[in-house]
Amino acid sequence: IGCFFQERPVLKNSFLEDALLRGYVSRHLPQEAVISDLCAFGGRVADEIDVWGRDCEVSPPQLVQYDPWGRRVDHIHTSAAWKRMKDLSAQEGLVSIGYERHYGEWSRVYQMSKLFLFSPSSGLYTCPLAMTDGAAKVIESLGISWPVEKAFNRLTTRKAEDFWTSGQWMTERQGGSDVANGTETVAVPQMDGSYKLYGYKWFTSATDADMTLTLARVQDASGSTTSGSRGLSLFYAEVCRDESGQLKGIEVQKLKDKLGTRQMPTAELLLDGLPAYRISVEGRGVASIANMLTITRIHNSLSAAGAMRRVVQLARDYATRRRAFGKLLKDHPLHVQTLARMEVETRAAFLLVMEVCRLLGKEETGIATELDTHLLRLLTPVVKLYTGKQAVAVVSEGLESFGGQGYIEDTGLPGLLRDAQVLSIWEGTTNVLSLDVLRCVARSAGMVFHAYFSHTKSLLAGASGVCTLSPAVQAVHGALSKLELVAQDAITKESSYLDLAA
Ligand code: MFK
Ligand code: FAD
Repeated sequence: IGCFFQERPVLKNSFLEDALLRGYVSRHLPQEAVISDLCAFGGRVADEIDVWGRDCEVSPPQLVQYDPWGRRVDHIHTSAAWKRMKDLSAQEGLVSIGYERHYGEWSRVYQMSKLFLFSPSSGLYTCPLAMTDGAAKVIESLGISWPVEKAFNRLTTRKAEDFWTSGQWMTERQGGSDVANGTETVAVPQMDGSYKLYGYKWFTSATDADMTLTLARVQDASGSTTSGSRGLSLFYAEVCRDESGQLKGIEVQKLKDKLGTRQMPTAELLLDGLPAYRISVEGRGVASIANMLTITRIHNSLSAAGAMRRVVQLARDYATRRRAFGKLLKDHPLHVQTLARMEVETRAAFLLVMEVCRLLGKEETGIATELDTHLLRLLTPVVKLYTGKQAVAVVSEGLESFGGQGYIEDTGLPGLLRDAQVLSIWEGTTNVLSLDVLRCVARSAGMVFHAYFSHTKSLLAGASGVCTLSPAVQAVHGALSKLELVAQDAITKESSYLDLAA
């Protein structure tokens, strides 16, 4: 068997190891409490949580549909590690920090920095957390009152025993992108003002959630519904059981067999009289759930940057332990160049995501300028679509830097690649998000472009104030100025953009 055994890459405290994250937080949020919390959490992720994340992967959820006597039970059994992730998420404030707002406009940056450390070790628990955060945001924006006040408090609590997670049930068989035309679920009004939902939800992730937000078409007295986007309303439903232990109004048809994200259940659900409350104005379902999409898309981008950061961290560590051709990998210039390229991608992704989080924080604390609001709207789909693709490329390159070991399942590395692949699919595919960019350009009559170019121009002008612009930067600046003319043209000739969008 020989006597050589390769040392494994070691996961260290991801906060202490990440100079960019530390620098970013120290510059914007220099409070001692924040820095020491992130430092302690980075240590906890490496020493304790990472093993749980691995347990979630090796003990995936299982569905038991019937009890031994043939009664329908629809139990989704999850691992002990998955359950621990839920308690930890509440206690560490992974959602609540964003709503406590102890750090004003920087609260989102604090919350997302913590999630950035957590994400690659979370066993995909970041998925329910993203939807939970998104649901809280929708409720907050629609008004925290009955029947969702209790839910809001539970979604944003730090008490593990009270903490709820939320689902986001949008996709049906006919349409995941085209929800407006693909949704068949109907909402039948009840005498007490509530509704019962009937339909089939084709993808529902983290289906062990306590509640959900979902879309359906309200039936009128004659049993008809309105088609298209204007027929969709937004509903709140609790996932609970009746006295006999059966799920109220839901049958779990199956758990999906997925390429990745195996740590968490993704189910097909038959809604068969699910009790629900309408929380949007009738026909404003898509517009009302858009706040959830904004939040989950930002979480998605953060997970993408987090996956890149993790693989680079491990690859760098491995380069100090693995020898080839008589020297450590870190002493091979070509290998270092590969690592450096991955590092640059990771840093760029991190900074772009954090910029969006910064804008979100400003918007939520009421200090965003009009320009900030336009930028947030524009950059959210851009950062999601870009980092989703980037994560697959960087994580794939990262696996290669471990040679054959990057392909071996129980190193934990292949899971990173499998889980990265979903980031460009769910929460809006790349093409659909590209169209969303076009939508926001058109709806704002080009103002988002204007915001973007004035922001970029002021950054470049700032740069030119302190140093001589390189020819490359000057070329970009020149190109942007020309594009700005196009953007301004779009603002003055609004109709041309609307035509383009149509
Ligand atoms: C680890 C990280 C975790 C992530 C968690 C993942 C777990 C969950 C996984 C999921 O995948 S959940 C399902 C996600 N589904 C999607 O993302 C759907 C993708 N499809 C789209 O985004 C379509 O563009 C959309 C469904 C929104 C199109 O709908 P419509 O009704 O055809 O769009 P329309 O008519 O243009 O817009 C209706 C209204 O919504 C308009 O408002 P107004 O009526 O007031 O003008 C739009 O402006 C508004 N709207 C649409 N998209 C918006 C938006 N507003 C703000 N932001 C947006 N992105
Ligand atoms: P389609 O809409 O059929 O798209 C197929 C292809 O066509 C894509 O490449 C798309 O980019 C392209 N396309 C579509 N429209 C256009 C267009 N107008 N122009 C150009 N190209 C276009 N959904 C939920 O609601 N809740 C969940 O919890 C959830 N969890 C998920 C978990 C996993 C692991 C996965 C993989 C998916 C999950 N989804 C969930 C579903 C996901 O949001 C959808 O799969 C996604 O939005 C795409 O929808 P679709 O599958 O219907 O694909």
